[in-house]
Amino acid sequence: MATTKKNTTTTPDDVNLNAWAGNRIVTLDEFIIRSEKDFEYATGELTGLLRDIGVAAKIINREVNKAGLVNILGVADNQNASGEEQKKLDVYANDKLIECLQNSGECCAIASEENDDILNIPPIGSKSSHYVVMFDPLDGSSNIDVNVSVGTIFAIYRRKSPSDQPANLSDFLQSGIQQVAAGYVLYGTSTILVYTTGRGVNGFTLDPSIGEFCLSHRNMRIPEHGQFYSVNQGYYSKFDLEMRRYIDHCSDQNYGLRYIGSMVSDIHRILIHGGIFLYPSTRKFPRGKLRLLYECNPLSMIVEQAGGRAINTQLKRILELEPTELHQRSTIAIGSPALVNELQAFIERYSALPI
Ligand code: AHM
Ligand code: MG
Repeated sequence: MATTKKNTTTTPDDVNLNAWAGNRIVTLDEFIIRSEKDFEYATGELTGLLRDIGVAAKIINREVNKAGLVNILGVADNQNASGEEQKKLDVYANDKLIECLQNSGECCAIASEENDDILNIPPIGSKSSHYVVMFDPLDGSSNIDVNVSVGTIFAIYRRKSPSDQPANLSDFLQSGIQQVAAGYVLYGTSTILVYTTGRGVNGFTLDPSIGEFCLSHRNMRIPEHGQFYSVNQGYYSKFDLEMRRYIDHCSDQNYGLRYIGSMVSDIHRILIHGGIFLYPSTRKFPRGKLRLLYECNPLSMIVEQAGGRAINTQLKRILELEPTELHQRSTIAIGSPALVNELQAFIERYSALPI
């Protein structure tokens, strides 16, 4: 079995971070503001956006934590005790993110996995915003009923269209390499927010006693190898030959199988312990199931920034795919670089399709 070698690159930002943060508690807000000072031309918009997302995450976290209490608090049939319509948690999370982003006016438009179309945000006063935000408000929401971790995923891009006009689809159909920032929030045994602005990856764990995300995972680096693979093996017979061969190889190598069915949770484990996550084509989803803009791109940016790799099963780098539709799906293989390289060799060897 291959050993898990830690990927230990130290970035210049990391050196700076250690110098000013030392061993004291650093909150997400403080970290975001401090990081802005490193960008010569920063306007504060991106800082504001990240803070908005942090606030929405805390509110969503509160509701996710209460999910198990819904039935004993007398809420049934989609109505709460006051007779108001009770929202499903994924709808709630979607509304809360939109509300938080709308209120500050730091972004000009939003696209969500929960909405068919883009949503333009009216400017506040004379302020014109240069950013658009895309998100999956509650990824893996089918896990909520059974008390299993779920997550929020987000991506921020600079708009392409002129800032004195409403945003349009071209602002969203950008390849993943154009992302200015990307991140996720995992509502797990503890709640953690992980994000990157293209200068490394840092994680902030929510301390519920003070209601603050605190820097807990500095300069996250994915192990070069890993001993876990993550795939819905129930679909084994529906996978193409090269994928079946690779899964057999993982089993032969005694890699452990871990699959939560909540991509954020699976990717978080891989980011920390190493491994590979696969969602290839199936008969039901010939182009893959996961959404390029809301799931694959942001998580690929995080994993690449941490030293990992993310490709589709045609061996194209996820971040270089040119999207043509808002809700486009993609196949994905993502994780420790050595394991993604290993999968690539299987695809090159066994695929019936020209690569
Ligand atoms: P969702 O955004 O509707 O929750 O779907 C995405 C989720 C991912 O989190 C997870 O990796 C995948 O769907 C699981 O799909 P499957 O049940 O087919 O394995
Ligand atoms: Mg999702």
